[in-house]
This record gives sequence, C-alpha cells and structure tokens, in this order.
Amino acid sequence: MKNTDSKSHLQGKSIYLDDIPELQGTLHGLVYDSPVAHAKNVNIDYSEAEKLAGVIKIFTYKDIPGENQIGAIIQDEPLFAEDEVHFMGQPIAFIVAETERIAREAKKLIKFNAEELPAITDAKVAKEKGSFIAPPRTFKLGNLEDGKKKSKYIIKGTTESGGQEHLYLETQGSYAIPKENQSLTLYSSTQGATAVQSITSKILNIPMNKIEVDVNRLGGGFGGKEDQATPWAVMVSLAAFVLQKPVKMILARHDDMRMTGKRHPYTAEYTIGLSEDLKIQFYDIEFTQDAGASADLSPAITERTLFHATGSYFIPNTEITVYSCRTNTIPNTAFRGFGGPQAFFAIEAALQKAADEIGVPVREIQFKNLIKDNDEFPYGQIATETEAIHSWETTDKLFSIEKQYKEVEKFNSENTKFKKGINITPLCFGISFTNTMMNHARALVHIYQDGSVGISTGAIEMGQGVNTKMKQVAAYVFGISIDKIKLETTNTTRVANTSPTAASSGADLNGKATEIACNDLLIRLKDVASKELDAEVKDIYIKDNFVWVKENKTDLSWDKLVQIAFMQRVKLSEKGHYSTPDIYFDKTKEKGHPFAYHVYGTAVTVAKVDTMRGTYDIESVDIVHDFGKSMNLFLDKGQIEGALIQGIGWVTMEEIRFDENGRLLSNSLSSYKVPDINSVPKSVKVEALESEGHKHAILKSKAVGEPPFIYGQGAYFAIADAIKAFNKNYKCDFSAPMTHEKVLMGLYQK
Ligand code: MTE
Ligand code: LUZ
Ligand code: MOS
Repeated sequence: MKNTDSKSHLQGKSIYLDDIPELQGTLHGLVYDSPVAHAKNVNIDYSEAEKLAGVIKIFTYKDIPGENQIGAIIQDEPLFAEDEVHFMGQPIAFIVAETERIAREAKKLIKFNAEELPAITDAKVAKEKGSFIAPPRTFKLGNLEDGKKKSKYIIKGTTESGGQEHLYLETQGSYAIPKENQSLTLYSSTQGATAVQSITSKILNIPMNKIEVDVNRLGGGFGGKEDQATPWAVMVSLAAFVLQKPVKMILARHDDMRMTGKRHPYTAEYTIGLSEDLKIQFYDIEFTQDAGASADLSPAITERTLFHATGSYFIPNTEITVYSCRTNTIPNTAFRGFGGPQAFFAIEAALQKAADEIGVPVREIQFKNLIKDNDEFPYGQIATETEAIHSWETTDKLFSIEKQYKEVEKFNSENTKFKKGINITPLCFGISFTNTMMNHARALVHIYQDGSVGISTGAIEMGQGVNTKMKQVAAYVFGISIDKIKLETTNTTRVANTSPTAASSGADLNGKATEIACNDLLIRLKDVASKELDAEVKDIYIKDNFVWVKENKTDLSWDKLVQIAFMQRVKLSEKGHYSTPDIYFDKTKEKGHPFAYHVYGTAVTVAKVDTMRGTYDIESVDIVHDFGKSMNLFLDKGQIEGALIQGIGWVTMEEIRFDENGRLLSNSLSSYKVPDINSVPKSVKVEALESEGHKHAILKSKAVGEPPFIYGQGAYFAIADAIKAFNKNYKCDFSAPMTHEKVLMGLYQK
C-alpha cells in the first residue's frame, strides 16, 4: 500500500506550513543573528533599522515577558543573546515588519558592536581547555585487564566523522495567530509539538493551555526539527502576543543553514584486542563530540553513542566514554541515528584496522563476533530474539557474499583504471527513546455517526508515512477500508503532552495508542452487533466493512452498525494511552533495559573508484533488513532507500566546514555537496528478513526510520577497499567523509 499522501504530493496539493493562507494583516519576521562567533559586551544600535518605513518592532531579550531560556535538557541557551554571543548565527533580535523584504532591508541597518573573543571551533581544543556541556559518561562491561590478557592482537587507532546538514526540503518556519483571552494558535514545522508549546509558555509566561500548536505535515525533519523548530515558533509567538497581530516567518535556505544545528562531528581514540581465534576480547574507546555552543539534545545524543558503541557485536570487556565539548559553533542537534552512526563508524573502523594489521579479511572478524541471544550489551540489557547472524546468513544466501568478493578480486586483477572495493555492514539498532520517560503516547479516535473515522495522535507526518500506518492500524482493528479513515493534524489540544516524533518510535508509540483506542471502541460495537444479530460476541467480527458471524457475512454493514450504536447512545469516541512496557534505565549504575527491542540487518556495498580522477560510484548495495512483520513493505523499503542514500552522503561527500573565526564555509548548496540522483547506487536491492517481529512493535512491524542510515557507511569502507586494491601503501585514516580529494590523495599516498 502506498503512502496515502502520495497523490496530493505529486499534484502539489499537499499543505505545508507556507501553504496556509495568510490572514489579513499578517506581519513577517526575520532573525538578526550574530555576525561573530564569540564576543562579550555586545552593544547593538537598532535606531536606523527601527526608523525604516514598514518596520513594526524589533524584539530583543528585553521584550521577553517570561524567561529568556529555551534549553530543553540543560538550561544553557537563551532565545536571544544578551551581552555575550557564543556562535555566528546566534539569534540576537527579531525584526518584525510588514513584509519580509522590509525586514531584510532593516537588518542591513543594524550596527553590531562588541568586544570579540577568541573562538573555539575544534572540539579537541575545547576538551583540552575543559570546555564541556556536561561531565563525561562511561559505560563499562567486564574488565579491560582480563580482555588484554586474552588478546593476542592489540590495535590502537583513531577515527573521525563529520557533521551533516539536514537539508529537509521545507526549511524551518512558524506562523502564530493571537486568539482571545491572551491565547495563541501556533502553526509550526516541528517534530515536537509539545516542546514548542512548553517553551513558548515559558518565554511568554503564560500557561500551556493558552497555546495551541498545530502541525499538518513537515517537508522532512530528520531530527533537525526535533528541538530546533522551537526558537522560530517562540519568536513569532512573542511578536504575535505583544503586537496582537498574526506573525509569520519561514527561514530562507541560507539562513536555515547558517542558524540551525547539524549532526555532531565526532573523533575517537580506541584500543581493541582480539584473541588468536579473532574473538574481540576488549574495546576501550573515548569519543569526543562537538556539541557546539549549547547543549540542545547533546546529552541524549551522547547517550545513544554509548549504547551503540559496540555496534552489532558482543564484546565481553568494554569501556566507553563520551566527552561532549562546548565550542563556538552552532549547537548541533538530533539527526537520523542520533549519535548511533558515529559509534557504528568507529567500531567498524576499528575492526577494519585490526583486520588490516592482522592480515585477515575483516568479514571474518565481523561474522565471528556478531551479537547473539543471551549476550550482554555494555548497558546491561541481555540480547534476545537477535537476528544478526540470521540476517548475515540470509544475505549470503540471497546475495552470495563470497561470490561478490571473488568478482571484485577478479575485476581488480583485470583493471587498473578502475578498482572495486567491497564491504559488509551489519546493523543492530535499539528502539525506544533512551530516556525512558519519553516512551509514551496517546491517540484520540472518533467514529462519526456516518461510519467515517477521524484519528488524532501525537505523531507528526514528515514524509516517513506515519499517517498511513496509523490508518492501517485502525483499518486492521476495525476491519474497515482505509478510505473511511482520516488522519487529523497533530494538535496539542486534541492530544496533549506528546513526545517528539523521533527515535524511530513514532509509529510504535502512537500506533499502539491508536490500537488501544480502536480496540475499546470495537468491544462496544461488537456488543451492539451481538444484540442486533442475536449472536454471541465471541463469534462476531468485522471484515471488509461488514459484520460477520463466524464464517458468515451478514447484511449489517459497518456504517449501519455505527448508526445503530449512535441511536443507542453508545460512546463512539475513545482515547488510547500507551507506554512501552519492560523498559528502564538506572543512570547511577549506567545499566538497565532501555530498549523495547533491536532492529537488525546486513548490507553489502560495492564501490568503483576511478584511479586517475579519484571519483567513485557506488555500484551496488544489497540489503537484508529485519522489518519484523512489515505492515507496509512499500513505505518501509522507501525508508531504507532514503536512509541509505542519506548515510552514503554523510560518509562520502557531505562536508561541513568552519573557518578559524567560526564562520560556516559550507553555507549553501554551492559549497555543501549532497547526494543527488547521480550518486545513488546503480543497484539497490532490499530483501525482508524472515523474522517474527516483536510484540512491542506495532502489529509486529519493527521501527524503520533511523536504523538503515547505518548501511550507508558501507560506502566509506568499500571505497577505502578499492583504494587499497590500487595502492598497497594506502593507510586509511578512517576519517569521514571520503571526498574525491581524499580518494585521490589515498590513491597516490606513498
Ligand atoms: N523519512 C522522511 N521521509 N522524512 C523524515 O524527516 N525522519 C527520520 C525517519 N524517516 C524522516 C524520515 C527520522 S530522524 C526519524 S526519527 C523517523 O523517521 C521518525 O518517524 P517514525 O518514528 O515514524 O519512524
Ligand atoms: N531523541 C531523544 C531521539 O530524545 N531520545 C532518543 O533516544 C532519540 N533517539 C533517536 C532519535 N531521537
Ligand atoms: Mo529522528 S533523529 O529521532 O528525529
């Protein structure tokens, strides 16, 4: 089944934030942001700008009725800078004018004065200076000394992975409309409607019930709108609240790139030990994360790095530490995988380096150490229902791993202008917010008296198809067709206290809540049907829009049944609440059972490098993925393909660069390269692993949003493998992205 939005998307009829018709008198906002990366005694002259015709008001921190604070985890981020600025692009003021053009003219008239301070743009420097977001955290399992004793091979190394721009097609934006009695309706392109509501309430100093946040859909979020949709929504709210006029702002692409956080760059230093039989005995790794100028979601992202540090493997003795460093760059934020990809890159780099030094194929080490049932993760959870070995073996069966290696070898023995490389990337990704308290959701289901159904949940549709999945859940429980069901906007007055749609858990959490509500309604309707048909409740079910008794279809349609229930004054609306069972985590011990379940898979990537130019193509990616019992293989395969390409982009061509003054150099699409149709692998094959699914997954259909991002990193290792086939002296530095320039240097490294 297709995404139920696909037709209106194709016709351009789907409504995004900027498509909402503007009310008469709507004003437009523009952010005035810091032109320097670090300064104190900030003193700004707005007088010329304020005089410009059409400028209504310029808001600064002085105009905030509540608290000038938007930090969600750590209270270290003002909405508007006061007398210090900590990164270039930091919001200082909000210009409200009759048109955006006037606001842009006004912006040019603002005069910035301040005492500039040196900027830290490198996390390693921040670490040396002790500039941290929070104290480091360490996960431990077993005992490193034991591991060292059992190791025949001990390998030390470093790795590095870069930032990544979200580049959602729809830039950030928001539209606020004042309502009676000091209340507001707020349209926001956010993954977290409640986050927007609660921070707005804090800034305006009004209770949350005065703020209605409504989200129809996003043109992509990818984590970039989990937390960082909030400031723009708060700014338009502030202006709308004070001026009592509708106020709107949509960030221009350039402004969005300059002012919003990206994936966290990481470096890592590790020591890994293996015994003679290539079993990993210990892994000691220290990550340095570049958090940017304030915490944002960095502490949570730190956590997911810790959880995924051992990748898809069992390592009996581990010590994993993450330092989250404060620099003078844009605060980095959630991005698909949320600190997980950086951890997976490091462990795969470590295994590759170990294999190179020991002189064995890396796949031998990988396969021998895959996690299996009853193994313990470094965070104390015992692995169950593992599919790592199963998915590897299925990949071999369906895609002939050894044959592919032989073909690459044969190609390389016959060619010098081009060389091929190959890599296997195993996946094991934990599903649940690592912060246990966030794992709950609600749904509101109305059955209207004509039999049509309206559903509201806390989930936000951002292209991943969660609305389609919610409809499927209701259609499945009720036994009615999809076209009877409508998904309403995500609205904080219908479904309150939502967790952001993130951590790949949107469909599970909101789907389970929907399922619960629908089941309650179904019980009532079956009761009505049993009386109407004079049959026992246990023999009644609904299928294809009709009531059935045992195997017999009756004349009683769903629509008729609903009408009868309504006449009998039966309650036709229900709210469902779901909170993931069995999960907990004790931060004092750094042990627990944080994940409802894990998602597994295996990808085989083949790359071809042009040995004269340093350019490359990804020839093929063959994936066996653990969807569980996919409720929508069409959507789920779309998620795999999208995540794969996004992952390939991250490790190959996407390169975030700041200069030494903290200025973002890769600030537009002419200097920041992203994968396009030409960078898509020539062949992408995705097969579903035969697996049971998991009882905590919605209809046993496992979460799919983030995990497949990991497959993309296979491109890095496949390209490195190809370089090695050309240049025996090549020593990979395991620093991503693998740009064409780097490939060329590698090909001719002495
Ligand atoms: N797919 C599309 N098309 N657009 C997006 O913004 N975000 C990803 C993933 N897939 C995203 C996407 C991220 S980061 C997450 S966490 C999940 O979708 C969120 O949705 P889910 O929980 O419903 O899977
Ligand atoms: N957000 C969050 C996330 O707050 N906690 C998480 O564990 C998480 N994981 C992935 C993406 N976003
Ligand atoms: Mo996704 S990074 O959890 O929004």
